[in-house]
Amino acid sequence: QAGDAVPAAQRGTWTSFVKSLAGFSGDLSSMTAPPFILSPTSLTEFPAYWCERPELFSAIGDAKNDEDRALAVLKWFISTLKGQYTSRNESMGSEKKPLNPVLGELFYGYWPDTNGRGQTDLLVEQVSHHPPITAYCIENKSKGVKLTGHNAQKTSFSSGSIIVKQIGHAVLTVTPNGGGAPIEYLLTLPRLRIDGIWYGSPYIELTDTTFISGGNFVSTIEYKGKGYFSGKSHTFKATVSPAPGTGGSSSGEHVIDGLWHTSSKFSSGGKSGLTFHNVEAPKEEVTVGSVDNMEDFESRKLWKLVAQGIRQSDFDAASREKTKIENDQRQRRKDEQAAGTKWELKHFKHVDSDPVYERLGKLVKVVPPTEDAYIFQDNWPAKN
Ligand code: CLR
Repeated sequence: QAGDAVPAAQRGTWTSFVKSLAGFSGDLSSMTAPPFILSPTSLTEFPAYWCERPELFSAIGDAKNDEDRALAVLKWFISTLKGQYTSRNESMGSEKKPLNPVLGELFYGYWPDTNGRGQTDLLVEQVSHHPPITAYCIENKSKGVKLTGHNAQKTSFSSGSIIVKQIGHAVLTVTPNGGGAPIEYLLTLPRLRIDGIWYGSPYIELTDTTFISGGNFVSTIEYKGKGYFSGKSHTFKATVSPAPGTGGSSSGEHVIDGLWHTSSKFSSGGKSGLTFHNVEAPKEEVTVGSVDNMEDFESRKLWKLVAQGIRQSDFDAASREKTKIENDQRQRRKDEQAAGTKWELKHFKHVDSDPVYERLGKLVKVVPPTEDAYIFQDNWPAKN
């Protein structure tokens, strides 16, 4: 029996949806799910989670040495996890199925300059539809801090949970204020386990290990959930140490323990006992221009009527509008094929291998040893 979270009228469709997940592997985004689990937000909006604490992002640019910078990068990274992985539960009651972006979908936004932190700009483009791949750039020019990356997911189903392997990586580039060569950090992405499926109230737990490698330091972050060593949900343990071969001393080593959705402490190293991160204060959502001034392919304009249908529980309207978008996409692909042309990306260029991933990934033995990437063409739209 499906749980109370599922509206009575949708229990049957939920049960068959969950059953169809068993043995499923691949791209979940294209599966039709019952209306109650649909989110009105497209996946192209998700990269904004990287910067909902803009002062932690800009603080990376103010760090005075390699060790401080490595800790600032880790603190910003850990502080994004609450928004990335628990915010839909807070805003919508459970994890939901986001809108599956169309090829070329765009999302622009910014966090304003206050208290001298400088403005941070966000640009997102859906660079592939089959499979869905989202590329983004987030930049605070005045502080010399820039994040670029791309994201895809491979999903499978195992003992009642959806397992999501994130494909892709992010690169953070810091250009210190006083000049000097840019410092690059490679960030790998956690594996997700989505539980609570049967009951119709999905939520995310993070598992396995991710790395931040660069700036003469290496951080290893281990994620554990309920029932593992601390017994609590959303537990992590991070080790920060000088990168192998840099001659850094063990005095630069830190271990941090805590819960990524609340707070953590240094548990060993020179700062033992001090607070490391705390995300209890409210976050700051990205500022987005008015839909009336948007181009047709900007996410909130493109999905406006679908999102409205979902929000107002008018699912017939939502599905009608979604079909229109899908038909338009099919027609575009047909026209391109007939004309022998291909859809041109607006802000990114695809490369088969990313030298930054290879160089920094080697230090932490990333698997696979090489990955493709989408290189930002540095063409911010004029209105930003
Ligand atoms: C996208 C990249 C972000 C972090 C992030 C958070 C939630 C993830 C999402 C990513 C990818 C899509 C996702 C979602 C949670 C649920 C959803 C895996 C990784 C799947 C496609 C929908 C599952 C449907 C059930 C809830 C029924 O930085």
